[in-house]
Amino acid sequence: MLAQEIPQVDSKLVERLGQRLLPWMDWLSLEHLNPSIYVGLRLSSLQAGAREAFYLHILKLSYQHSLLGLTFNDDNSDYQDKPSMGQLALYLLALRANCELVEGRKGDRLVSQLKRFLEDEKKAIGHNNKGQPHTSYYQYGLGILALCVHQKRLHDSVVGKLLYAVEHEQHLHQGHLSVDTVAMAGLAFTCLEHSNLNPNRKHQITRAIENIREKILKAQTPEGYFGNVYSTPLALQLLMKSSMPGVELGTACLKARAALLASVQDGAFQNALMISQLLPVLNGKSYVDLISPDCEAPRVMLEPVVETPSPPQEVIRVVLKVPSVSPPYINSISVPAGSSLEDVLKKAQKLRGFMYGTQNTLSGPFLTSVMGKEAGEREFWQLLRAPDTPLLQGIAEYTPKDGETIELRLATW
Ligand code: B12
Repeated sequence: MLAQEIPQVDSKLVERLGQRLLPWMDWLSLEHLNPSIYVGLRLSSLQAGAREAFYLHILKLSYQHSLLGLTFNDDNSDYQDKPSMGQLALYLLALRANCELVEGRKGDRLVSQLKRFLEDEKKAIGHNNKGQPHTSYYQYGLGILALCVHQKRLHDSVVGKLLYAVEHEQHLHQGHLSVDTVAMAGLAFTCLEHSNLNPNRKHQITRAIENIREKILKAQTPEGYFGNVYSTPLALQLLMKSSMPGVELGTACLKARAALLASVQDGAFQNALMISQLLPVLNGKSYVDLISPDCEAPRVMLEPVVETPSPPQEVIRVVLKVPSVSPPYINSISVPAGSSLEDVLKKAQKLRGFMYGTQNTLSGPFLTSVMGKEAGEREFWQLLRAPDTPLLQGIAEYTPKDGETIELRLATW
């Protein structure tokens, strides 16, 4: 491949992305701590100096105290939940991104907890593989990856469940594994392959990586994305590290990279979690590099930017529709242009007749209930642009256009 064929990443563009993470690093409430941001930054070409070190320090305090049952959170009413399997996995990735290996009594307990989480999920999937993990195969893959980069061995049967899911994708209940999910599984398998932690499964692992690579290539859109714009960073993290590049793969990756850079330029990456999955790619790195991270690599210091307030905007109208409740809700809501969908929901609630609830996640506010109706097991409130286009962003980032109709639909997954 000729060097001049590879689209150059504009360093200013990367810096602007990094700058969007800085406010998050100052947001130290337990509910908003996000180990993914730390991982993304450490695998990028950027650094946040003392801020970054302090952020890891707070991450450690918070995760260790809530996971190891210490009393740090007792008086903190907005954060009673323990981190989930995936969050614990991301925390272990964050430690590794700082070139630390989990060890000692505390470290062993964290590792045991993650192993226990995976064992429970293995049980939920069941002997016949007919069940579903309580969380998701995405988190299952993340858990395996995190233990792998710390060189912690898992039972073959735990790895076997993910291998089965990838091999028999079409037989699974919902039939559909997203590109994000298979890419995460691929990153976990690539780590296992490099580290040779499950030698009995060696051949199956190599075959699964090959299989995943094919699935992702097949999912490439005419624009060049693997799946959609937001699954492309993880897909590229995996494909870039391919041991057998080949011409087809090289061309597909170049196309994906070009599409991704164009969408970055268009401002598609506003979400901190998404930026944290993208920054490593723009630095030629992937989560698998956490097997032996380079903590001495020079990185450019980020400087915070002062946001200038935007001038008052014209007013637009957005139709908000909830057909899956009775009586169905529909109303036209006026908001300033550039408002997020969350602003529309807030306004609708203020006008009365509409109600909603959210839960904070690493991706931002997740819509959990609408008109008092909570999404149940394996259900979620799907966001769509009428008539039938699922949104690719959450309520905090999506900005509806004038005259658009947004539907909130109770869907299963
Ligand atoms: C699994 C998954 C889901 C599951 C979550 C259920 C579950 N129990 O796991 C379901 C199917 C419900 C789901 C729904 C949606 N998802 Co989703 N999801 C994922 C996926 C594959 C993994 C998330 C995860 O487990 N992370 C790891 C854990 C440790 O982090 P966590 O914060 O604790 O995880 C929670 C949140 O991620 C939350 N969640 C899942 N998706 C989304 C999306 C948004 C915007 C928010 C705020 C939260 C959220 O559910 C997780 C479990 O509780 C990611 C892929 C990725 N690259 O990150 C996409 C992803 C985050 N989802 C995405 C989208 C767009 C959505 C929807 C908005 C789609 C829609 N049109 O309705 C909805 C959310 C609507 C709402 N109610 O707010 C995009 C976000 C892109 C962006 N710009 O930020 C991603 C990146 C997929 C993609 N490539 O398009 N999702």
